[in-house]
Amino acid sequence: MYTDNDVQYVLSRRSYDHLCRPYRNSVYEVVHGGPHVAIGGHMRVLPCAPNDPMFWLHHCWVDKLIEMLKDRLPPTRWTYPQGVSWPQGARNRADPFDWTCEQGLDDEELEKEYTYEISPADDTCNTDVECSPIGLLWCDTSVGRGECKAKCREGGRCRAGEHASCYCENGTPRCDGGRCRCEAAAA
Ligand SMILES: [Cu+2]
Repeated sequence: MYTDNDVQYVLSRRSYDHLCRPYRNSVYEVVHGGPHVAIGGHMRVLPCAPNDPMFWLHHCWVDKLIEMLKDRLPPTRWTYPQGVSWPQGARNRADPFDWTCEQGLDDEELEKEYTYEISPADDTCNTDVECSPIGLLWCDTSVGRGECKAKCREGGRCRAGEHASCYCENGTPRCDGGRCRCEAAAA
């Protein structure tokens, strides 16, 4: 799954080329593969991954991340690189679609209108309840300003002592030794 470091890596790239090189096996591509493998099942197998609803959630995030980087850069740094070999050359067909790889980067050419809801992480917070009234997010104040983040289930990674970052359906959330666990209520 994506970590804060993965996100920072993407947002610190200097151009489209810098993010995507090498074109068949870039860090961006490899990191995006993590959720495919972690979720498993259909998500793990290229020809049928889109059959899993998680695919669309995951790829929406992949697209959003690249848009966030694009918004930070001048348009001159957001051009499809020339001299890339088949099948990802600028004028190669982006199979199975009817456009070329180069056209795939041009929102106007594709008439693609994406809009994204404001992410809870882009809002500041002071309390967990502000982030999620049903308790699925928590307010991480360790980063200077409060940032809403998803909680982890039992067994998930957490920072020692950040009990609020763990989610329990039953019991009291605890983060000890870097893992979330749910402490049974005393009998
Ligand atoms: Cu994918």
